[in-house]
Amino acid sequence: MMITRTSAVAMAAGVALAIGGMAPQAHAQLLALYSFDDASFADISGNGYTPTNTNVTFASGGFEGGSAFFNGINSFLQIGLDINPTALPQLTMGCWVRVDDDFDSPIRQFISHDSGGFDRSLGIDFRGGLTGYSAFTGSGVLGGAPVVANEWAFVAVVYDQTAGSVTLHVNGSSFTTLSTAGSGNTFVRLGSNPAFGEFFGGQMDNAFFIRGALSPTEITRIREGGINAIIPTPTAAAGLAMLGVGGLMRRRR
Ligand SMILES: [Ca+2]
Ligand SMILES: [Ca+2]
Repeated sequence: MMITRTSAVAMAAGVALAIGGMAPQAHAQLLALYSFDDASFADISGNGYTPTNTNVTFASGGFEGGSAFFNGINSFLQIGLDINPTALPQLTMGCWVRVDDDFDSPIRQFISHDSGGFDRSLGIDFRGGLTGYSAFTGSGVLGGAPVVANEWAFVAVVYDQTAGSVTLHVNGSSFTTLSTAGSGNTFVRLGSNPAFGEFFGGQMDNAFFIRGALSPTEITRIREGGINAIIPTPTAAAGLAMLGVGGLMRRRR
């Protein structure tokens, strides 16, 4: 294939654009993803983290497509994914939630592997200074923004044990504290705290677990792009190979 100087420059620019446009950081990796678009509640990441379902039902309406409905009393999905800091020093996890307006307890969990001691958890709490979307820090609760019932909200937390930080994202806002997490269960639940119940009532969509500490820019991409911004784009690498720029990229290192 003949490459003129002009086209090579254009392609190099294209490569830079393609790299800049990729969702995950180089070290980031999708671990599990639940679109809840059918009643199987399957992990669509390809990694096979099929949940065990206890009383969670399928709702045909969701943030995108279908969603999972949690009854706020005794429902949860349990996943055999170890999110301990020893297994995943850097972890980003989140989902979209639509909280029922009848939540009577101010402590509810969307995602949690807590065994006591404020292990990695994302939910609703009052101990972070307000009754709102919150995250456990390893030693307490990081408060975020007030809950708005019956409206879809994007919530995510970035646990970075290496940096010693916890960052909570709620819609377009973020809240950070310096803290490291302790050890919890080697499984994780959606819709409940394994140690304390704290059952979530409402709908959940697009629950995700990503290895790595996503940057605010990457979080924004997911919040604005939805499920399509979470699913890896293997076609990008394949596309570059087809264009014959793989060698160009290697030579540029
Ligand atoms: Ca969905
Ligand atoms: Ca613990």
